Amino acid sequence: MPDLSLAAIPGDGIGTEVLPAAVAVTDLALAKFGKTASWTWLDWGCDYLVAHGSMMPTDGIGVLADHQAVFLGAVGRPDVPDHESLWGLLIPIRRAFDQYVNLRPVRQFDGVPARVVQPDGARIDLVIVRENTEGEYSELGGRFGRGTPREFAVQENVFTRTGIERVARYALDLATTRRGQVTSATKSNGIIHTMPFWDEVVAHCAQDYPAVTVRKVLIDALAAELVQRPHDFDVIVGSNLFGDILSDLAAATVGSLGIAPSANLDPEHRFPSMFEPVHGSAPDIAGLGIANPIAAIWSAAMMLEHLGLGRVAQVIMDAIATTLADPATRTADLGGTADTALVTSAVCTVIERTT
Ligand code: GGG
Repeated sequence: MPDLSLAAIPGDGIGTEVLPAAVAVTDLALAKFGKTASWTWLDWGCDYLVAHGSMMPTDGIGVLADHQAVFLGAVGRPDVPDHESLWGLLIPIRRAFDQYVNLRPVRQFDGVPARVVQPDGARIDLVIVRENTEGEYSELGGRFGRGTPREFAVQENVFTRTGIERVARYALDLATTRRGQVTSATKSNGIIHTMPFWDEVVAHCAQDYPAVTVRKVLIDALAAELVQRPHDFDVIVGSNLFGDILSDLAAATVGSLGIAPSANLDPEHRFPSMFEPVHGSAPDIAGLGIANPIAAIWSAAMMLEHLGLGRVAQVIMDAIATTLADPATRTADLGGTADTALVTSAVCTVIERTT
C-alpha cells in the first residue's frame, strides 16, 4: 500500500507541464527513502469547464477530502474570465478546507543573481504569510443597475478577529523559528475600518511573543522597502490581497516568479492542505515546454514537509539549489536556455546521486 495518497490537479496552461515534472521529482525522492505515493489525477480546470459547465464536478471537494494533500498546477485560460476560473476551483478549495495560511517563501539561491542591488554579503530569505480565506477576497457585494449609466459594484472586505488572530499567531510562531522579525502589512491610514482592526489584533497577539520584533508598515511603503532592501525582511504577514501582491514582488527580487512556491495550509491538519506554484497558467508560454518547473517542485517539497517527510523534502531542496547554481540548467525566466524537461532531469540527476 502506498505511503501517501495525493490528489494532482494540473489545471490549465503551464500547470499541465510543471505539475507532471514535479510529480516525477517527488516520486523519485520518495523512492530514495523507500516510500511511494498514489496520485489521483484530476482533469479539472478550464477545459473541464468548457466540457461540463463547471471547473470541477459538484462532488469535487468530497473527492479531494479523501486525500492527504492536493497538488495544483495553475488555473486560467484567456477565453475564460479569471474570476470564473479562480472562484470555480482554487478559491473554493482554500475555503472548504479552511486553508487559512498561504505560506510563500522567497529565497535567493546561490548563483542566481538578484534583480535588485544588494549590499555585499546580503541574502534574501523571507517568508510571506498571507491570510487565505477572508479579507479582500470576499463574496459579499454585487453589481447593480447592470448596463445602465448608474451601474455600480460593491465589494465588501471581511476581516474577523478569528481570521486575523490565527494568521498573525502563525506568523509570530514562524518568526520564533527564524530571525524573530515580523512585518505586518497594513493601510490603516487610508482604510478606516478593517485595517485599524487588523493592526489592533496583530498588536494584541504580538504581546504573547516578547522575543519577536513586530513592525507595522503601510503597504505602499512596504512595497518600496521590499525593492530597496528585501534582505532585511524575515516574516511578512498580510491580508489576502496584500500578501498576494507582495509575494509576486518579493519573488521578482530573487529572479522570477518561476521559482516561487506556495502552501495553502490548514495548520491544524483537519483537512487536506493544497500546494501550488505562485505563478498562474502563463498562456503566453504554455505548450512550448519552456516553463520553469522549480516553483512546482519546491511546492512539492513543502507538501512533503507538511506531511511529516522533512528529510525527503530536504533532498529535493538541495537538488533545486544545485540545479539553479548551474546556469546551464536555468530556464529563460532566469536568463538561461534550459527547457522544462532539462531542468527536471537535472533535479532528478542530483537526487539520484544523493547518498
Ligand atoms: N498556481 C495557481 C494559480 O493559477 N495562481 C495564480 C493566481 O493569481 N492565483 C490567485 C491567488 O492566489 O489568489
